[in-house]
Amino acid sequence: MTTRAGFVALIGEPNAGKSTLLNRMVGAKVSIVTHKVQTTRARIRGVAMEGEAQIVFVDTPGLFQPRRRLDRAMVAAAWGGAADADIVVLMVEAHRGITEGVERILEGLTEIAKGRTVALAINKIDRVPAEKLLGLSEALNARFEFARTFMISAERGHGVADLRKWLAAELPEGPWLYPEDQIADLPMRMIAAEITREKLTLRLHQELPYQLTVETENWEERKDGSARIDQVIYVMRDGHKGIVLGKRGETVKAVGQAARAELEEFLDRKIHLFLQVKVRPNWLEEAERYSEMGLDFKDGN
Ligand SMILES: Nc1nc2c(ncn2[C@@H]2O[C@H](COP(=O)(O)OP(=O)(O)OP(=O)(O)O)[C@@H](O)[C@H]2O)c(=O)[nH]1
Ligand SMILES: [Mg+2]
Repeated sequence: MTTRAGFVALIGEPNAGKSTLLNRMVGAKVSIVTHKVQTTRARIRGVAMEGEAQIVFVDTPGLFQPRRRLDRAMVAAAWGGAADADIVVLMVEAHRGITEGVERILEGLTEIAKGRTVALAINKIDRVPAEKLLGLSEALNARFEFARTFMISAERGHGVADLRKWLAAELPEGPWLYPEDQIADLPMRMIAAEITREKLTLRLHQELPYQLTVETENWEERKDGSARIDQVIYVMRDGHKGIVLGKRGETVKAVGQAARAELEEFLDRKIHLFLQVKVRPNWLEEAERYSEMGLDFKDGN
């Protein structure tokens, strides 16, 4: 039996649907998804099996024009993910087409594409009439030599099986990189922190989701099979702390309940989740925050 294995990096603008596609490929939610841009902050690996092939999908932060240190570290992580992969899949939103951001990514791709297979996935095809897709595909293929173009809906699943089959066949021959039943390569404490950050991002408005980070400080296994998880939400200002807490602590309570419910489903056991909000004006400049997120602090320079 010939096995195949390798890395497939999903890149694209923020909100393109990279994390949605990774989760669908893996068949479980390992990367958080929101309707807001810049949800994913680090590289997240999810493992999918297709016949005798093991496809390690690498979800990356969206590519955009970075301003802050954190933004720069995120964008560096995304390009790094592409540069390390056997195959790169560029995701473009069907209804937005070739934006300035997509143009810039295409320029960057030319650099890293040397000797690498690059495929195009036009995502969210459920949002546009079919006749618009051909024109977009042609325009994109005129700008870059994609090995293949797929029309998909990561959310609804259209075209995803075809993409997975094609990727499996393109991967190099070799032994599997992970045990067959492993679906993610991310410490559980980090997944737990991400789930809480997702719930915060869904509930908080404007800039606030971009000015906080969540860390799992303690994870205690209990005799009854449950676990106690303590997390800290770092914010930058007293005012932010007030907003995260909400009136009589209602906001953080709702976030905690939603996060706990999802954690219990994911881990299939009882979880006691304790959230604490701390003001840390400078967390965006602290190396330790970056390592907790799985980012390289130096990349943010
Ligand atoms: N209509 C539609 N919406 C989609 C599709 N795929 C993803 N979405 C939605 O697009 C939004 C962004 O999805 P994500 O998967 O978080 O996008 P991302 O590329 O990972 O975004 P960042 O992590 O911010 O870079 C979410 O609201 C998804 O539900 C799709 O095929 N069709
Ligand atoms: Mg994402």
